[in-house]
Amino acid sequence: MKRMLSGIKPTGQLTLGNYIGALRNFVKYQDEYEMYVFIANLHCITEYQDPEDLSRNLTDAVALYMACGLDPNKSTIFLQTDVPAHAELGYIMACNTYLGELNRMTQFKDKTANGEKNMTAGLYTYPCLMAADILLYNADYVPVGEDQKQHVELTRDLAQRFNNKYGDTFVVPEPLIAKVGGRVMSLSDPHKKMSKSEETNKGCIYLLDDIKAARKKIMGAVTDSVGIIQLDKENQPGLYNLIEIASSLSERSMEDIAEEFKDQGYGKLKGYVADVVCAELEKIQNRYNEIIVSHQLEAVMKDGAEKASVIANKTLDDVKKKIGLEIKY
Ligand code: ATP
Ligand code: LTN
Repeated sequence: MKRMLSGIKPTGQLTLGNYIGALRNFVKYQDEYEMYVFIANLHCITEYQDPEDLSRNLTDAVALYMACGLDPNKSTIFLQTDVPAHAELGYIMACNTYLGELNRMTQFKDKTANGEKNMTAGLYTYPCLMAADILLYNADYVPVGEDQKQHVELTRDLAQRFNNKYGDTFVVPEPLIAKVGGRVMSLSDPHKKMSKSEETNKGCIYLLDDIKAARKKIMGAVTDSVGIIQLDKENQPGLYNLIEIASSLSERSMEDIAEEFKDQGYGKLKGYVADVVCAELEKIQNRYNEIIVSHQLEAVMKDGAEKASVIANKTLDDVKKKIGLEIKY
């Protein structure tokens, strides 16, 4: 069975973008692959987080993973810091990454270009930690949203470099990006990705949003003044995004949805998208509430950490031997 691994940062609430671009796909894959999903808490602290919020978000994240359909009997779900090998291999990866490679990462370049102040060294080197996250488990595939493709490609380069230098050690992973929904855009600015670190809340739907509030955000989504419902990503990105959201949550193609609403106006289409999204949110929220009161999270995380540690520690030991970090008695 091929192995798959992915992580999500528990910063703030999980969004519809996380769900469509990543989480929902993990659920689909868990029957066919050996699936490892972790909560990337070390990746959160590259920027300051209020300790209480961060800690609360960890519980929410696990419960939401499960509410979205991740089954701890099929997938290994764990917390990154429960497996210290991540930080250790992260450092080793940083020692095998060139500054030029990190300077080319678009996420970092965008933040620099936006004049972001007080950027930390952790933020700069985070692709090295992400490479370690993946390589520790010898994952064949990494299901992620479009924005993470470059980081998985760097991981491939680092794996190949290490294998060439020290002998075959790592599996070279491949990114897996959904054809529809790989990049869900903000409802208030369809040129930006829907993001939980967005300043205004209007463009972002959270999985735990009040259903009425979520509907309001969709009905108020920024579209255009063309007035025709068609699939024109370039000139009608807001409309395209709404249709893509509905398509990815239903079994319908984007063409089919555009065709049905062709003569019905933007309001009707938005109403349909809101129905599809709200039905999905309701389902997730009902399950979430059940999971929270069931007190099963601690056992799930303990079991996940144990299973993950066995694989991660074995890889780390091998790496340390190959590099020459261990004394041979
Ligand atoms: P931020 O919004 O603060 O940049 P993030 O949501 O991108 O954070 P993560 O929570 O780690 O960061 O992302 C988890 C997964 O969700 C990743 O695979 C990422 O590619 C995917 N993802 C995030 N936002 C979107 C989006 N708008 N559309 C599709 N996939 C997304
Ligand atoms: N960097 C990702 C989250 C992440 C991840 C990973 C995804 C951390 N480690 C390993 C896949 C595999 C993000 O910021 N969205």
